[in-house]
Amino acid sequence: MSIQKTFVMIKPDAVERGLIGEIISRFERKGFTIRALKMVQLSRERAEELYSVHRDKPFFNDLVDFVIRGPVVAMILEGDSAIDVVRILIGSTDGRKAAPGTIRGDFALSIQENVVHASDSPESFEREYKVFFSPEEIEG
Ligand code: FUP
Repeated sequence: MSIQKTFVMIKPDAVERGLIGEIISRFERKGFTIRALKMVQLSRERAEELYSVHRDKPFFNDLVDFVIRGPVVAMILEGDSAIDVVRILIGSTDGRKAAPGTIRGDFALSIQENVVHASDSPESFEREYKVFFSPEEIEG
């Protein structure tokens, strides 16, 4: 048993489609505890920081435009092996290839508009949650 925190963001496409409750509910039903939660409109600057590892990729500008087109819901989840387990729950990056039963597999048909983001390593978590939360906003 290794209790860990991870960062999750519900993307603008999912907020627009009314999927916030469905997505949060999947994480809660799995057994994760919500340690922080907020809805925010990202600035271009903060979106570029969130996706800084992709700065040199051809899709970077489109990705930033997409993630700032409307509000997102950011959260910190805690539970056993949270980083790896949440990545399994969200499924492969490309919604067309993500397995049924995963969040992207059930709700996404695109590689860019793929509903949800989750940290892929402890290092990503440390960088990503700070784009959204200050220490006093995190419970526990
Ligand atoms: P993931 O960790 O599954 O979110 O995927 P990546 O870190 O590989 O990519 C980050 C985001 O870039 C994805 F959510 C979607 C976007 N992306 C594109 O828009 N086009 C691509 O060709 C690859 C990724």
